[in-house]
Amino acid sequence: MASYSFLGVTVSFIFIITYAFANDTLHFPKDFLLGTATASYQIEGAWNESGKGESIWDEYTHNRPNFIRDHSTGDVACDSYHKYKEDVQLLSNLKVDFYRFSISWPRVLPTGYANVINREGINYYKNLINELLAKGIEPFVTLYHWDHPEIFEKMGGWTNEMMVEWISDYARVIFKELGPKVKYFITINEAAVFCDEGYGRNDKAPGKNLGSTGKYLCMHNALKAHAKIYHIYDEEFRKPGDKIGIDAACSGAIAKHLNDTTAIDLHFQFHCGWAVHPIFSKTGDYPEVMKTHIAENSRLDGYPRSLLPKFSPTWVNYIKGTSDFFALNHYTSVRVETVPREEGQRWYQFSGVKESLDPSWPGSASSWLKVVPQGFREIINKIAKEYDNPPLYIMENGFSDECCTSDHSRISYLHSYIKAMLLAIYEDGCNVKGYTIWSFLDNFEWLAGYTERFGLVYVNFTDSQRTRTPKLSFNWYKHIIETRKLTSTFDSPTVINVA
Ligand code: GBH
Repeated sequence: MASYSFLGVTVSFIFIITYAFANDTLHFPKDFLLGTATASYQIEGAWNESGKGESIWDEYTHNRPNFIRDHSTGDVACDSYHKYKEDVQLLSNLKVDFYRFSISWPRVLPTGYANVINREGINYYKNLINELLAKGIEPFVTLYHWDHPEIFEKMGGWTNEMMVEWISDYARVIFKELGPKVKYFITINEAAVFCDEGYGRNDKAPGKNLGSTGKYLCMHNALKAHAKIYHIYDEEFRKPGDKIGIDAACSGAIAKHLNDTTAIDLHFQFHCGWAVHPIFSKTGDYPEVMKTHIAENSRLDGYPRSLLPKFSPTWVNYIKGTSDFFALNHYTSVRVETVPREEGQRWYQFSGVKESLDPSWPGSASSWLKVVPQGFREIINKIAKEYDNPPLYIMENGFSDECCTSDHSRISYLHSYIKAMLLAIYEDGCNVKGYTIWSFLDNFEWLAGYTERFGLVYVNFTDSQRTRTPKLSFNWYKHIIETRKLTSTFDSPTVINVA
């Protein structure tokens, strides 16, 4: 991992760490980037304005309101389509280095196809980017954060291999129109999450509930799509210094029984490795353990072939190495243990590892999100070890509550997670280059509607103006960005004035 080889370096490292912790203060490395993030469907609103086409989330929220906890939609959300100038002013007050946001595909291409470009849609993003650059904030642009044109879903969405072509056409339009002013692109956000929750289950749009076959097929096409978009960028658009990569959600795993490293590895390979091994490993393709396990289980269940689709050697090579960095979204951890198959359990549903939550972990407003900072340090190390210490950008990390601007629990969560990340950098030598808080604004939290708030900025969703109020965490983070160091948990919000 890092260059510990010289005695002098080692000694000064130890000195810095000791000194830093003695003061409960840790400095961020030089050139480390700090930012915050959102996604188009969750904040923009204006769902049918200025020529925008229908997306799968429009379709889902309008036609299946009972699946959304508060029966809400993203029709208006934070109204950022109209309020982007105010948003950028707030980001400027926060002093972030970058702002990660995503593009709404049907806003730019209302028919889905690249035959019609909606100028108003493109101009919205051009204006947003210009506004950011004018304030010295780098745009970090996600092409796909779960929301594609509904027309494609009618043809099977991510289970149709044509998605690879359709999304590549869209990507080319974005690169041509916005590329000249953008240095950082993310192709696809958390394929494992929308493939599992949107195609395998009904926990996200499009809610297909197809089980393992659907989720594996979705990932297969998403990986091909990502690689194709990467190659297009590389061959036709890349400017010196540009970076483009894929984003993966990897939760942590804490062994329930001491030294059960098998459980940790199985959990990692099936959830995280599934989406990233084909890109970041030396060999490419899905993790070996996934391939053998799923092939064997499929056979035992009587399927004529593995439920996990196979990549041809050409595809393996085409996908391998297609990311300039590893974008990691991380929120929480699970407790894992190796288990035998339960009586009557279908083989294809058996991976050999069982997940649970440790009742002692502090919670949040989201049932799945527990506070386990050591899991963050461990997953960063695991990724560094598995994939030869790639440049890592933490592209989402955050905490949900149900209320208020006095968000002490959020500050406490963020403090502990940032500290864990800095330990992974300084003590373990991991190559983390940037960190992003999810989210800039309270927003439409998918099936939880507006009941779970992740923002640094409070948004009043019952006010037609969608008034924004910075929370304590906003000022706490601002202080961190200004000083480039992690101060002790609660001292800054009380001494720093509201922006
Ligand atoms: C991110 O995904 C998203 O990128 C972002 O849009 C979202 O707002 C943010 O998280 C907060 O949710 O235990 O069966 O209930 C995080 C990925 C989504 C993965 C929730 C785990 C819960 C599965 N996580 N999911 S379950």
